[in-house]
Amino acid sequence: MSQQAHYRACHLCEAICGVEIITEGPQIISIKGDLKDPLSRGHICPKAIALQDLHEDPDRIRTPKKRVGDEWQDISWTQAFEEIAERVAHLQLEKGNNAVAVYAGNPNVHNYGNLTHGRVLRKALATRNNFSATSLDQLPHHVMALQMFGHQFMVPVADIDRTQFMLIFGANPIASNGSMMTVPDVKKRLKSIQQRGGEFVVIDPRRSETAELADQHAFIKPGTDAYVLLAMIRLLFEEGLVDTGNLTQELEGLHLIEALVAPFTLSLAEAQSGISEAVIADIARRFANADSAACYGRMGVSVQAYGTLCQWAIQILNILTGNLDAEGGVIVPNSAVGYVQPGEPSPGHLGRFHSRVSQLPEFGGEFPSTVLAEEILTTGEDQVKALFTLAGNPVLSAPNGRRLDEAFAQLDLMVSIDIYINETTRHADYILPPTGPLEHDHYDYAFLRLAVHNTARFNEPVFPKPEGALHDWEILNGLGNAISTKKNIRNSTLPPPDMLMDMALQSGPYSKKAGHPAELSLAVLKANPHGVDLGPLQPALMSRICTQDKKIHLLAPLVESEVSRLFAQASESAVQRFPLSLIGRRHVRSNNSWMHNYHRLVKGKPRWQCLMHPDDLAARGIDCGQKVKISSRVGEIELEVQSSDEMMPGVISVPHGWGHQRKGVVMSIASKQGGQSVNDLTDDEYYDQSTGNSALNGVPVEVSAAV
Ligand SMILES: Nc1nc2c(c(=O)[nH]1)N[C@H]1C(S)=C(S)[C@@H](COP(=O)(O)OP(=O)(O)OC[C@H]3O[C@@H](n4cnc5c(=O)[nH]c(N)nc54)[C@H](O)[C@@H]3O)O[C@H]1N2
Ligand SMILES: Nc1nc2c(c(=O)[nH]1)N[C@H]1C(S)=C(S)[C@@H](COP(=O)(O)OP(=O)(O)OC[C@H]3O[C@@H](n4cnc5c(=O)[nH]c(N)nc54)[C@H](O)[C@@H]3O)O[C@H]1N2
Ligand code: SF4
Ligand SMILES: [Mo]
Repeated sequence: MSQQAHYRACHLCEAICGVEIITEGPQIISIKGDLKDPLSRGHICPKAIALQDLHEDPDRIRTPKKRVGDEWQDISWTQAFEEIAERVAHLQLEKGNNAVAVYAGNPNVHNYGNLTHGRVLRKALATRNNFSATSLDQLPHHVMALQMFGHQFMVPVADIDRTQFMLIFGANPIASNGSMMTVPDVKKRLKSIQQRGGEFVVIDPRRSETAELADQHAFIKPGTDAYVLLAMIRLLFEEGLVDTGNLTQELEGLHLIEALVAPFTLSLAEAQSGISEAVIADIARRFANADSAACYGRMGVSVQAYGTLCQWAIQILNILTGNLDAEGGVIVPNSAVGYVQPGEPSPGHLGRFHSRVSQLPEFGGEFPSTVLAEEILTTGEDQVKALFTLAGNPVLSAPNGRRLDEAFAQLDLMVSIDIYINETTRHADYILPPTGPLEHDHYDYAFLRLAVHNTARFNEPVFPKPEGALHDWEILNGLGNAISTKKNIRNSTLPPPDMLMDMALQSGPYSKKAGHPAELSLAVLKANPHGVDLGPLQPALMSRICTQDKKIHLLAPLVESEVSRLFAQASESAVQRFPLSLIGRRHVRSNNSWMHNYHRLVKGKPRWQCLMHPDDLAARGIDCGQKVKISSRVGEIELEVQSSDEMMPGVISVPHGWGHQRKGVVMSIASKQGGQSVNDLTDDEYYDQSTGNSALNGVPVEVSAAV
């Protein structure tokens, strides 16, 4: 049999690295970086190699399953769609449409057919109870983009390849490979800043892999970034460092910002954050005086109690120093598909309606995932009785996982579109498994929109679709159609996602129609399997801005109340029962909750331990390597602790996504791993008050020796 080379993007994380996969018949011979990919330039991380394990994993389910008692039975697609549709139609007729909920997990954004076809199922279900990983993650970025620029996807990205100063709050791209910033080969890109005479600074409660490389690292007490950011903004006004450059005429509300931040002095910031006044002031001055500068913040500042305020303040810092929409600053990418401009669908909306029990606001038609359990467990009209999970594992990913376990166990119906029987799907009545990633085509619709350099690339499948298998989008079409038919409502299925992308490419900014020389279409992308280089980020915000008055709205509506809440909190005394602060951690060989069943990734030393500063261990009489009990308001877990001066005193770190020993999980390698789910500690009542985004970082906890 002859060998064949295939070129595609690794879809496992946001870096979307180009890979070269050599196959011989049904066998994978090798997986390497694609040197000709214009964005990733040959870079890959160890997870790409595990694409082979994922493809070959005997635990990956390949046929639809129905739970009968404690047994899983194989059933046909037709039977699955028919039975599910019957039960949904019956339930919704009796209890109303909102009795059914949907949770869409992270891999949906890594699989374009889920993005294009999710709406077929949603339309059939017609429920208000939509949830997703967005509210465990990047919701603050979308809310701020909507309020400041008029569209939830108008998210500026750091121009890392040209900046002279990068200020990073709460992100660890060396481990995560970047987020809300598609940045493959990030280590080289960060080092290049230094090589061209620039610098980068990291603010993080842990001396992370990224902080280790930085020119400067400052430890910060979790959840206090907003004090530091507001003090930096205040200093810009006080020292006459505000220079809004070309955007001056386009800013609405600039005069109000100075008064708003007036109470946030450097001394308040020092007292709250633990970073000295001098260090905060010095970083702010260097940022303002740099030839170009980009401030970027991720999980550490998004998924905490002031996530939305932090994302606002980060943009304000960029704007006040003339770095929004400027080379080397932050720029909204020009993607070939989903190019944000007036008229681009789904601009977003916040708080049009509220969740039933806790009255948290919807965003873009979704409620915060933190209220999913209570919507199932609280009786009354519109109580959730059935759940669809689409590529999501909320039991391990959302706060208070034990409560979700309890909630899922009492559902009348649960359907999971998923490839594993894991902590979440073990509760399902039906599991519908799609093809694996190498068996379907792909266009990186979500992440090419956030890339630090404009490119476009289409991937053909590496292997043909196995007989009898369905792609995610075909399952969504099939289920949506079956449910609509039973409910007697109109719901048209959609054509294949590649056709939809072709239409989008041919009406996008690089199309023949737009007069662009690249003349992009699906055929052009197929003829260029390494991807097409569309050039560096291009400042053009004002020609694309989506606000009605075409201005940038500096004083986003929810900011004033958040600023007051932050100021009031400064005088509250700390909770003594849980004096430590818990944060998360990512490792390059792990990915969220589902990549622990691959020997190539889990081999070597364990990566799930709790890290804690030696002084905090000594104060509690605990030794390194000992098993400890970590407790929070909602629960406790037992875990091995490692002494680490990477940690700021008073802060402990535990990665999420571990703890695969729950009964019924069918992942032979993962369930033999140690570790516990940190989300058995995170608190579903601890969230960003303005949006309901979970606060998974900065959770109050205490640690004691396990007995
Ligand atoms: N404490 C704490 N918790 C966190 C975080 C944190 O930093 N700390 N991070 C949060 C973040 S940022 C996120 S995005 C969430 C992620 O949490 P989730 O949204 O739960 O996503 P994953 O953990 O990636 O789970 C993916 C699920 O999809 C399945 N799957 C994988 N590929 C496919 C596919 O192609 N099709 C289908 N149908 N299924 C597939 C897997 O088997 C698995 O069940 O976790 C959040 N939880
Ligand atoms: N290898 C790997 N890569 C991944 C993932 C993975 O699980 N593994 N997950 C993917 C997903 S879904 C996402 S969303 C991205 C996330 O990408 P990142 O946000 O880059 O990843 P994290 O490692 O969560 O980085 C958060 C950093 O914030 C710090 N931090 C915690 N609390 C605070 C705080 O209050 N203030 C400040 N300033 N810092 C704080 C943490 O110590 C950590 O270094 O990664 C993606 N890539
Ligand atoms: S960084 Fe690793 S996991 Fe992420 S896309 Fe690249 S190869 Fe895949
Ligand atoms: Mo995420």
